Amino acid sequence: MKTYVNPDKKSWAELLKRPLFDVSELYEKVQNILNEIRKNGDETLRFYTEKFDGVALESMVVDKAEMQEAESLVNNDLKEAIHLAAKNIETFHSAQKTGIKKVETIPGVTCWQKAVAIEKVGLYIPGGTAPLFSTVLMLAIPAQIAGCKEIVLCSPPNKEGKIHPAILYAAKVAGVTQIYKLGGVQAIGAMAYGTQSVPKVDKIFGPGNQYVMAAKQLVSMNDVSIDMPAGPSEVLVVADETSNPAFVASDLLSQAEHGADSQVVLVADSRETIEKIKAEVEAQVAVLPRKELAEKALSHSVLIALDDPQQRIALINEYAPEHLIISTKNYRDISEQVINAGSVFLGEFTPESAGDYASGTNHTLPTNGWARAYSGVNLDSFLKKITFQEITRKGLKKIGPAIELMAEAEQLEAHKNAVTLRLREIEKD
Ligand code: HSO
Ligand code: ZN
Repeated sequence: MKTYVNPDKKSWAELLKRPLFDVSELYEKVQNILNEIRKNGDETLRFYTEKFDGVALESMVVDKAEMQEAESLVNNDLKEAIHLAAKNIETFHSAQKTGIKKVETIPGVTCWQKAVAIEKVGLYIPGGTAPLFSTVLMLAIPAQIAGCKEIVLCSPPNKEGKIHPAILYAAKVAGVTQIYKLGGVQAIGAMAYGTQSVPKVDKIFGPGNQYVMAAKQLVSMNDVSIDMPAGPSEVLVVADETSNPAFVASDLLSQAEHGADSQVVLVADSRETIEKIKAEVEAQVAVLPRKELAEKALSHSVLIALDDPQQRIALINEYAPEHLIISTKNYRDISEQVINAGSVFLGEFTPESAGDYASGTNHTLPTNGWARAYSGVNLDSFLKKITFQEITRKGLKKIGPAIELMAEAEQLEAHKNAVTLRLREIEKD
């Protein structure tokens, strides 16, 4: 952890640089696998599942018996926790529904917008050391609220050919309609093109390693839409002399333990505040089971002291963190000036973990500075908005001449005619 005291604004970009996450080198390799999947479907999926996941599957479909087995393997306390989280996620995302508002832009010209669910969505849930079954809830619950007809989930099988039971249980709770034992590029290719077993979807969501990211980017060029560009997870915590150093340290570490490439930034009012928090981080990290990963992430983290409160806000907005925790006394004032962040956590009793699991907000958020332009996953991510309009004779009489003039100026005669012919008809009345 490197500490900087009042660094010059010009140096911020360099200090806040994210680890380079360039997947372009993988493109060729990933594209070749995608091409094979497009051509040979299930056969290719089987081949790569055996090669990369080390298991020869009879069927990649998760059946009822497996769902029941998974349900019996998840203990009741965890089930209850999943239900509590699911309920809050559902409450928060249901409140994002908007009604249809018909607008008469000028008498006789009525326009409106209707939100319609994307019919088929694909969710990718990585496997690995820490199976993030919470992500199943974060993606499938809004999909279900939106009204998506097919909610397809892919997750890699382990060596026994199984998906983690908590992932399957969360999928059941959240209304996933089909589950396939597929990981990495295979999963993305299968959902993008469709195979004998796996349906083609319209939009793919979910985190993944560099191969998954590259595959998502490649398939999104022609075949399917994707949620957002993704990179390693990150947090920026703002602290001052009133912050609880142990709380702040635990927040920094909860991000650091995600992976060696996680980004952790602390912005404080003084070197003293930083020193107190640093001591806590060192004490807490020593006893974490994922100590090694967290330490690696910390090794490229930065602790920045800035005397000037306005500079602290400017730095937050320049970094555009995926998660922003404001753990200071005046957190409300600061929060009002935030213009770039994925999700903001206010006050000392609002840890990021709450949003990661159970408060109700979504944890699929823009990383790598994308918060400047992207929102996190929300109900809208599963909808498209269709516009409608209905124009009366009176309405066309009002706007027709303007349309004719504009069409003529763009030298689009047929456009003009479409109005002129109708106006002539109206004149006969
Ligand atoms: N912080 C992660 C999400 C997560 N945390 C899942 C725990 N489980 C990315 O926003
Ligand atoms: Zn997390």
